[in-house]
Amino acid sequence: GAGFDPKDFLDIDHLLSDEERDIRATVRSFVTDRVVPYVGDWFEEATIPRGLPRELGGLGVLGMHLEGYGCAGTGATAYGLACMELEAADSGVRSLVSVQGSLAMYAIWRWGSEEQKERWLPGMATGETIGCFGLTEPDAGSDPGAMRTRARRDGGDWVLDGRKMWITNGSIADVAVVWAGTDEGVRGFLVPAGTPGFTAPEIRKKLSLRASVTSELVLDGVRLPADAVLPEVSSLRGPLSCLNEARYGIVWGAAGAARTCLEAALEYAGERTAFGRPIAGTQIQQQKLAHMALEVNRATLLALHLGRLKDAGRLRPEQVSMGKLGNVNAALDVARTARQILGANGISLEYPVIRHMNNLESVVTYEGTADVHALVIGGALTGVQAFR
Ligand code: TGC
Ligand code: FAD
Repeated sequence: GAGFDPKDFLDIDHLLSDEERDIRATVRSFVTDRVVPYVGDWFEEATIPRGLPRELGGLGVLGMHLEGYGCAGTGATAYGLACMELEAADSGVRSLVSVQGSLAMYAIWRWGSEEQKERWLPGMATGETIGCFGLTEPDAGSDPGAMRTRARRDGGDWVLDGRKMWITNGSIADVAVVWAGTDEGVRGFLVPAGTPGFTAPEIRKKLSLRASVTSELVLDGVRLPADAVLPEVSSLRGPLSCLNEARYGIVWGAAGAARTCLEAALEYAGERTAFGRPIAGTQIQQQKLAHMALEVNRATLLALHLGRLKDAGRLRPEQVSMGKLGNVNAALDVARTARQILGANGISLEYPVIRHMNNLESVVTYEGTADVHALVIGGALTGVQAFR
């Protein structure tokens, strides 16, 4: 009969379909071969291989939950499981996939014209074409409504001026989805790399998410044709709808990062001897490991619950906020505890733990800070909006 598996403590696997388990196994095997052995070096060198997007495209995870245009069209839970396995390897790799599929591709898929979808999505699904998503600015992060980037009509053209900051994939993108204020409200623009007046310098000196490209976008009189604007939305609802998708992936991803930290701590505690016995045999370390396992299992169950709601078309943004807040905070807690269990080795890139711990400092800030999500939940609970 089926024995008890401490690695799946709550027997969550039996809640998944065969197809979902297959997709998870495929992504897990990919990251085991192509990411895990190398990602410590990528992190140290602050680089990702140029070929990685195409490999991820070949794996089928780019725009995986979208229908048509070369996308796999899987369910939301399957997409979440893929995010979990990717982020179990590294948050930067999951970020690449989130930004490509849930932000850039989703923006075009949801708010673009038929011509825009046909022009961009198939190449983005294979990873031949890389996208980025420019919402945040140097002086407007949590409050994107305060953005200063402007687009004005000039005859049949649009002209964009402004600056975006902290943009994942910016310097490697072939197309930037740039959100700008217009006389008609906030609108999205597709800005191909190489357009005169558009540059994307890379941001250096990051101590988090180093296996991920982060950039500034500079828009200096960037002239675009009329068909560069996403026609179907002209309010903050446009970019915020994309964030719902990416945040949903992070709910799963954070549980994956936490799982890796738990596994590393368990293995280490079993092997490390102090005072003549394995530290795994001490009460204080067992209490920590039990707490970490509880958090990982609870985070995974929450992710799965939100996945089922999303598959049923019932997932609300406030629920995504609860998942993002809870799971990223839990993952940070697990990562910090694991780091201590590893002692001095906990600060080395020879182990995955400090890399995850540092990455999660970005994850807790981007896609809505923990404070922003607490305020979204607080607003829904009390009926009183506390942002402004
Ligand atoms: P508010 O006045 O409430 O709403 C403005 C318009 O937006 C609509 N809306 C939403 N639509 C869809 N989904 C949501 N979650 C939505 N929330 C609001 C709303 O209905 C309204 O529509 P309309 O048509 O009536 O105009 O907006 P607000 O300015 O008060 O802001 C609310 C707040 C603070 C929650 C929002 O601004 C917010 O989420 N701020 C955080 C910004 C953020 O998360 N930025 C992330 C940038 S991208 C990124 O970090 C990528 S990281 C890389 C990776 O993912 O790996
Ligand atoms: P601020 O909004 O200035 O917040 C500063 C502090 O104030 C935070 O602690 C915040 O919680 C708090 N705060 C803000 N408002 C309130 C309030 N009303 N009440 C109480 N406290 C408040 N953005 C993109 O558009 N595209 C990307 O691809 C992208 N990738 C990123 C990659 C990385 C590695 C990082 C670190 C960021 C990325 N971002 C991206 C930007 C990210 O979304 C923003 O950093 C985030 O939204 C927070 O904005 P901010 O940094 O301007 O902080």
